[in-house]
Amino acid sequence: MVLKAVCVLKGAGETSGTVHFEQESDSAPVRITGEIKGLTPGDHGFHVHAYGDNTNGCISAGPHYNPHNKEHAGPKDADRHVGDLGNVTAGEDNIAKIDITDKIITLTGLYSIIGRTMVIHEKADDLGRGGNDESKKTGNAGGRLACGVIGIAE
Ligand SMILES: [Cu+2]
Ligand SMILES: [Zn+2]
Repeated sequence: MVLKAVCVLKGAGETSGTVHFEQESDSAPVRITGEIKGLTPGDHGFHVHAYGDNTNGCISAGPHYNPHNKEHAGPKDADRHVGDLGNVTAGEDNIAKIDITDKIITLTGLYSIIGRTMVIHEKADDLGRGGNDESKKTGNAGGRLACGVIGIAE
């Protein structure tokens, strides 16, 4: 059975977007596609955060989703937060086109990301290589421009 999820990102400013998730089976990688607009050109940190709570805006989503108590890292690192999807890159048109395949996140089971929050950040994620404490927690990606809860899609 193919699992599908969707997330509509909104924020206080101009940034908004839609992200689709698709997983062919329980153990298959997840393909993440979509578009986020209203971004400055360049890299922006893109993560799954722990809670599907946007009561006080994107800040209520809490830290990066990290059920295995790891340090922050990049999407290709063996040890990383489950939510660490790295960066998306906006062009001169202020739009980031997303097409990521990830083997760590899942739409099913105990560590499913459904019901949690996707966040797009102000700055680039240094993937844990920034040389300071914050780099190992957040990647120094700065403020939260927009976010949305990941929900089950048709
Ligand atoms: Cu984040
Ligand atoms: Zn992280």
